[in-house]
Amino acid sequence: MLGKLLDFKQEGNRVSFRFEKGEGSLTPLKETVFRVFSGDSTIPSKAVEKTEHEAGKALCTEVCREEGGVRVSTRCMSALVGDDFSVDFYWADGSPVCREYRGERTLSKGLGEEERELMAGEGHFLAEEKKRHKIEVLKAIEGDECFYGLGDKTGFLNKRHYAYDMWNTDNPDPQVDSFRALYKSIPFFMARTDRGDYGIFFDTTYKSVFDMGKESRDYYYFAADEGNLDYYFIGGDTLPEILTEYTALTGRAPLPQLWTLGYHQSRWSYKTEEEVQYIGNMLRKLRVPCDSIHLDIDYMERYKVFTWDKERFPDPKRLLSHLGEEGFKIVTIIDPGVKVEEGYPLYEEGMKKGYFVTAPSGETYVNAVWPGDSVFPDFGNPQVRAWWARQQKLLTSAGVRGVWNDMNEPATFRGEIPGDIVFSDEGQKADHTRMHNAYGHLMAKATYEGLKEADGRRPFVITRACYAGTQKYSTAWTGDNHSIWAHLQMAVPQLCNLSLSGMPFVGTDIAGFGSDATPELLLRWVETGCFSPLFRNHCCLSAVRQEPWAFGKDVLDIYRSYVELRYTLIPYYYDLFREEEQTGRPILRPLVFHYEKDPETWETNDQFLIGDRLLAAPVLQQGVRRRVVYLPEGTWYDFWKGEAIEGKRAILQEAPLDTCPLYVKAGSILPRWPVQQYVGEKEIRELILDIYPGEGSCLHYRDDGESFGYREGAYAEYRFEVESSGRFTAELLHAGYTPYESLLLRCRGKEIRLSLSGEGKAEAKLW
Ligand code: MIG
Repeated sequence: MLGKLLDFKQEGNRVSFRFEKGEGSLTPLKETVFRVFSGDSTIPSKAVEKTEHEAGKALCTEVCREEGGVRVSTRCMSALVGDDFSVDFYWADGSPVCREYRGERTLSKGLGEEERELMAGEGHFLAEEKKRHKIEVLKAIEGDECFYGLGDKTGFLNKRHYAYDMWNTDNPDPQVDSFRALYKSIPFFMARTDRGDYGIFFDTTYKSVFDMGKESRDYYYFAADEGNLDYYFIGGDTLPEILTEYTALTGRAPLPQLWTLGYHQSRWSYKTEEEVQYIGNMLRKLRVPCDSIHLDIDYMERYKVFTWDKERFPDPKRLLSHLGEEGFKIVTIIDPGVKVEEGYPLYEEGMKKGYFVTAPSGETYVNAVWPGDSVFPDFGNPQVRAWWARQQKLLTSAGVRGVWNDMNEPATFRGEIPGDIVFSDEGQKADHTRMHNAYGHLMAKATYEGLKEADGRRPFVITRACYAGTQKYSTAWTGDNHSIWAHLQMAVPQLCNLSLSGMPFVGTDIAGFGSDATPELLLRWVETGCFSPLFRNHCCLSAVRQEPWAFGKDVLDIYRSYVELRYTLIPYYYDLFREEEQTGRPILRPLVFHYEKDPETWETNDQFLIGDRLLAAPVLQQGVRRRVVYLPEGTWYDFWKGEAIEGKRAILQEAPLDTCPLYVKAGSILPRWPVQQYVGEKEIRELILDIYPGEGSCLHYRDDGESFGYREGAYAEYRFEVESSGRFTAELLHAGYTPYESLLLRCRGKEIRLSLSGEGKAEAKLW
């Protein structure tokens, strides 16, 4: 690519290199974080805005020439830069963690023209031709590497031996392992190896390819045909450490409003005021706790965004305020496509100001989405984002509490938007090729800013398309899955990999979007989905009903019990979000996240951790009533029966239809609340602490659940600890918000009620 390395120059932390055919730089941002760059530095990063890494500390301990290149050392690591801008990364003791692959790519010839034609004729899948890319980084596979992350890709947890494209794609076919792309492009992965762990973030919004050892057993590669060579290398001892650095770079999901952690009921569509009210009434009558009802595209007047259909929703404000009294918060969908229609103010204003993307000739570009002919806001232009942000007021003024951004890949009905359609990129002229993968991200950003401005509370945004860093603005769901068992199975690794890609607030459509749910699938899905941070039942226009009551009383009773379980765990989820905002550790974690020394955890696709204290092992197959569960090292307690089980082994667990096997780590303290029909229904003066014998401690966090006041100290924070002797201690560390009046400790059938002293302390003997 760049040819021979000629010379180098150090300026502060940045070391620049001159090659025969170009230039590049390597910059340590921290002792274990390096940026490798070559190209046009004026292209703004969409993912990296402001980072904790900007501190101007001198990081290079040594920069010197040696055989094979120039070595840039920090206290913890070194990078050896060689010809063609190869970079090898080493630990401080000189042992390698990730080295360039120096051989040639194996570009074996594919099928002949004639064979391809024959196969295509019958509609067979044709593997992509192996071709060279303008930017190509090949790294050696040197052992038992497992690869995790890469966003929302299909398949299993470990991405080794698979190849993917980063190109936001809306394909409504049932997603299978061979899909190369879905709605989100998060070009980040982590490698667990026996040489130590590392992460690589290839910061490009252009279409990129990640071949994780499919083409060859000896190397993996990431590549693109346009844009910059711009990647970050993060070394570390553990996956959590790497994720902390990756999220320091691309940002973290801000603490959400508490109610968003409740249950959400949705369907395409609750089409009229009466129907929405009916859904609300049913939920309350049948006592299925619920915080939110979502309105899909039919609330709008002929799919025109930022309008209400006057016949079906004559008085949204009244409806929403009535539903609000019953504890329901309304979330409305907004698509990016703006209907072409004279007299439609949004269209007219956008046209007048030149806010829509255009053809190279300058004419506004038109494609079709739900409203028919539509035009597309140019979200890469900050003025367009500010304009879009202001539109949210139409919704918030009616009482809408969250906005769901769909179709923002962007998806279009008359073929994909051509690559040369003109978009802006923060004041620069760019094209669709560059802005496609960032489109949903920038729309979510505009929505977030608008809600923040209009509502003042922590914005609740859901998006389908994402780029790296979207977590700062939005939650995400995994789009149009189907009501098939394979998709329930896929949900676990998919949500885990999104979590490992820096997107913690995620969920799937419970019971599946397309196709028809069955009673058993609905139950097993809620038994799994009640643990996902975003907890929403949603389905397609054409699918059978799948509300909790759709399959009769027995199903409803089990369904309700899992929604109730979730509500009792909301304080635990909230603590995990607090931890996530501070450390980047996600809510859902694959077992390997905490037990990576144990090879049994490397490829666990059907179990997951919630924080570090709970382990769920849901049933993911029809007709199955018992399953094998692998418990990592330590002692675990059966959540339902309380019995202690020694880990580091597999057990056979009974799991009748009403049971999701669930385990708690010894020494855990689980903060819980009583069941409520919605967050805030009850005034909670007492915190329940379920304590599982062993040694452990945790922080517990509480605030108003809504505002940004916590950033100015308006929160209460406790530290709880349990010792192996049975001594329990509580301490109020920060008293910026009303503390609980009492704590109710529950341990092995024993209950102890405690109040904190004037100094904010308490203790008890549990066993
Ligand atoms: O092409 O708004 O993924 O959740 O219900 C379908 C209708 C458009 C796709 C979303 C889905 C939503 C549906 N939308």
